[in-house]
Amino acid sequence: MAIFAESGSVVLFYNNDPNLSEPMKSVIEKTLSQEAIEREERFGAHNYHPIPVVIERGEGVFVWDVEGKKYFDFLSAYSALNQGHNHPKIVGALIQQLKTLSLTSRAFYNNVLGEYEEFITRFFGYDKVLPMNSGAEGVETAMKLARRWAYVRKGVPENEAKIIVADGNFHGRTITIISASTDPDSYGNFGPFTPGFIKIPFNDAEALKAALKDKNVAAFLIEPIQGEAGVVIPDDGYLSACYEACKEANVLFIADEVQSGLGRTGKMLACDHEGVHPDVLILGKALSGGLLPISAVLADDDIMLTIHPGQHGSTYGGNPLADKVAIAALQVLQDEKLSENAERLGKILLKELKAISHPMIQLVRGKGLFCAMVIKPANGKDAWDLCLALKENGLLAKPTHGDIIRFAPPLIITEDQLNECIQIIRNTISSF
Ligand code: IF1
Repeated sequence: MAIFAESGSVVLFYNNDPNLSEPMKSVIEKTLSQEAIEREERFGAHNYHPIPVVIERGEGVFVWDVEGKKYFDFLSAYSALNQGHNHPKIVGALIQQLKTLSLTSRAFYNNVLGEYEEFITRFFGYDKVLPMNSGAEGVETAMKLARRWAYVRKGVPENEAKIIVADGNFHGRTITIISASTDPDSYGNFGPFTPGFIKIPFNDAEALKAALKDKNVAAFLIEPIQGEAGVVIPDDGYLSACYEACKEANVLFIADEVQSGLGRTGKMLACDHEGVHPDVLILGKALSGGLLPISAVLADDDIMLTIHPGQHGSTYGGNPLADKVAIAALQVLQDEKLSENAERLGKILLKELKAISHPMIQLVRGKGLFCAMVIKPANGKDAWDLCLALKENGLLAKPTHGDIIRFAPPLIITEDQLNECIQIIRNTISSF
């Protein structure tokens, strides 16, 4: 088989290769994108349905596909790319550390982990950090910490600890985390489920107070703004009311800021909008600026020291590469004032999206550069079709739950670039 690629297209000459199911002498004109998509279809699990674009390069707010077409990235890898693609300072930190030491495991000490632990605990104001890799691992770690604290510090009977979660939550894909989910797409046909979760409505502090009457509750786990649910923002005062109720009931307030944190909503943490300091803070995604999986769980000693040596861990958790990358990623957020930029430009984005009038737009909501547009299908066109049209016009976004388009560019976006993107969105919608 000969492959001949020219002007962004691949021309495949099939000879009578005996391995083929039947001799083929035909020329099939395929773009590089089609080739890549078909290859994934054939050899990869079908656990995603991506927007049909094949990205080859990323830089700042831009990505380029294999045919060389340029796009604005308006998803930021679900807020893992708050600092933009391949931020030079974060890449530099990775490359520098890569030259000396990538991994020791926690069987031994190394000269970088302590530096990172001190940096991040001072950065967010906690006694200690437990470093993990994926966001889900961070959430699982927080759940284990909450249960352990309940038994050791609160006196909840062994195996009776409960964790309250909100309807519409998304905290990851492990069996225990989906046991807390109310989304059939997340938990359907994956049972049996981990017990010990109490589900209450989001944005309802009275429902939390009622659930807190159960003396075996260890913690309340909440996304300060629900990402996957479609950027669902609670009423002002909800987080502080929940925090106070948890304090009153001697229950841990755990904030999952994996997606809402690290500048996305216009503050370093979404909890900062209400001055809430979570008992346990979970970070992920942009903690690495999109370079590798890094998550972290932060808490004070009375919680963190309930886990003793050998009772929790991870091969790559806190590896030297991750440590140096995370320091650089946090430093970039601070030095480049990305939370402030998100707050200022988020106001423009929300105002301009709300100003677009079209029968397909049901509602627009957002905080900082964390926006969502709820789309009502019309004339057989839905949010997916709108995202395909946006792609054609040079902007990448993807619907969640079928009808909600998330608009979340990297926080380094400039006002001019944002205005260009708003124009693309405006023109695309008006073409429907
Ligand atoms: C997928 C969703 C977003 C998260 C919060 C923990 C995690 C996530 C608030 C787990 C992860 C990712 C997972 C990814 C797509 C994306 C997602 F659509 F799944 F729900 F962002 F909204 N807490 N969210 O948002 O972190 O283990 O993935 O590192 O699974 O499709 P992770």
